[in-house]
Amino acid sequence: MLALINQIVDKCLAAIQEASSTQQLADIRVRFLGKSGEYTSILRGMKDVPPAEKPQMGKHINEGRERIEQALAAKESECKAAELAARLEAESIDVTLTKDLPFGSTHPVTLVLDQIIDIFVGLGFRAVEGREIESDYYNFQLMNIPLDHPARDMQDTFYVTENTLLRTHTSPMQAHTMQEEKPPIRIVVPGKVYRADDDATHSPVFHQIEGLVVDKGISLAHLKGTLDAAARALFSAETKTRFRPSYFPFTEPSVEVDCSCPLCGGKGCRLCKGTGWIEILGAGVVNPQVLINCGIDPNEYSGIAFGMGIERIAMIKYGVPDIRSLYENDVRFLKQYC
Ligand code: 2NL
Repeated sequence: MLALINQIVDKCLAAIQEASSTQQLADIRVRFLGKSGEYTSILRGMKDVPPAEKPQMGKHINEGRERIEQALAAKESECKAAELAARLEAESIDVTLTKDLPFGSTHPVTLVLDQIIDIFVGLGFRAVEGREIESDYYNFQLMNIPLDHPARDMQDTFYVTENTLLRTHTSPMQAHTMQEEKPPIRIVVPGKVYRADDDATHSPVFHQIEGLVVDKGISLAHLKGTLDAAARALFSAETKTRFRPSYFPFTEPSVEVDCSCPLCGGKGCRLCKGTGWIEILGAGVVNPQVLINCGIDPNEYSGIAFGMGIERIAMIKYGVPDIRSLYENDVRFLKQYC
């Protein structure tokens, strides 16, 4: 029986030596050590071994199994490493192979947004971003938007719950900033805003950038100077601005700001509908009630604020008549602007 054991062990070790894959090794394991494997079946012979020789024989069987296990383990790790190396080689990606692939480009909305941020950063503003889901409190109440204001209607605003909504402007972030920081505050807040509007010039999601300055002695004159400089940087050095009276609940006085038509220079054309002027943003002196709501004393400080739609600016700058073409992801359209 001893001879038989040695013979099977040798046969098994030889098979292991010749194996070249983990699959072959798994098969060898079953063939020799499985339930009805060649080596396992030796155990059945134990019943014929005289009791005195049984401990010796058992020891020999275990030692043989041990040698097989060790050989299997060693060969298994060898095969595993070789198989991994082969797989890595087969699946490797040639990162130099990009020369014939089309490159992406910056989206015109991102392009214009980045440009506007740069202009205001150059004027001493800091850019901050806020969350897109806000409470009714921050989006409307702090901004002095009355309960009966149409923007509050379910038709005009996307509500998440009764008291939370997709922000309709980036103003809630200015409110957070006023609550957390002491003046002087000089920030622009770029980001996505949401309104239930959908036609050639309105999208339910659009990008806005709002600006806020709060300090001692801030007036409408600062607003005029700042926005005039920004318009010239954005369109051309020849661009003029004009301020028309308007109304927003969060500013008093409020203005709408037009610039001389960047397409015709003010002579009148299709883009400015013959008027020579084009509306670019809304702005005003921060309503003292908004300062009070956000924990700032209006006797000590005053502020100016403005808000503009980025898609609208991009449409003016690039002469795009339909806002939806900005979102259709037609590369033939998009790559004209990068
Ligand atoms: C528009 C007009 C505007 C503001 C936004 C603002 C923010 C604070 C206080 C006061 Cl925290 N005002 N923002 C002011 C005037 C106009 O946006 O037509 N946006 C697209």
